[in-house]
Amino acid sequence: MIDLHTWDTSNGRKIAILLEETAQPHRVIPVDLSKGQQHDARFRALNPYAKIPAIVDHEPLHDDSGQPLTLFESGAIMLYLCEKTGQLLPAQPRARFECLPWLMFGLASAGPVLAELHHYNRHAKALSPYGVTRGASEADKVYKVLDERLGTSEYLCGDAYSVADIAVYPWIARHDWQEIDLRRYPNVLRWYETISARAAVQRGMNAARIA
Ligand SMILES: N[C@@H](CCC(=O)N[C@@H](CS)C(=O)NCC(=O)O)C(=O)O
Repeated sequence: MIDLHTWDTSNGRKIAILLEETAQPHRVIPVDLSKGQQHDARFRALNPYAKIPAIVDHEPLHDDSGQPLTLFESGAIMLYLCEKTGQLLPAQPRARFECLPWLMFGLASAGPVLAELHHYNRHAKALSPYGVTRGASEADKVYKVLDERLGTSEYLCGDAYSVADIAVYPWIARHDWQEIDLRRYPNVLRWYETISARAAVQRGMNAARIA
């Protein structure tokens, strides 16, 4: 059993989707960010950075210590779940390293760029015109890269749906917060609609809401 400490945000949804896709037994433990629960000592014992998501795996991979394994940082959690389940990340080294740049693009580029734009658009529009303009132009670069890739490839890592798609999808699902019209990026729109139709994705997207 895996405990997922999370809230209804893009970083949290990535892990909820991956748990659903890999059919890992788990329970969702809400950390209400609007009440500041990420700063509670109980949660900070799981993640010293005080941000969701974090997991506690009570039956960890390759571990005979008998101790639960705690993980924070969504990227580390995603790699762990792929390794534990043997799913959604190619095992063959060349295919794996062709896929990892797209996973890292989702974790280190698309996510942070779009998260910043959420903040500027929703909380600082009047205060920071520079932030809004810069955020929108960086977001456009992210969408253009995705659109180009998805124009030649069905999914981010090629023919197969993978963890890289899961790392990016929840950010694209908030295109309205980014004031992005997906019709400007038709390949992203096609990919977005395909992934939105997956039952595991729908469950993961709503996991913290129904917890
Ligand atoms: N690099 C971290 C980022 C996590 C993150 O930014 N989480 C946000 C929600 S999406 C959060 O907990 N924010 C609360 C806060 O900053 O106080 C990861 O990938 O896990």
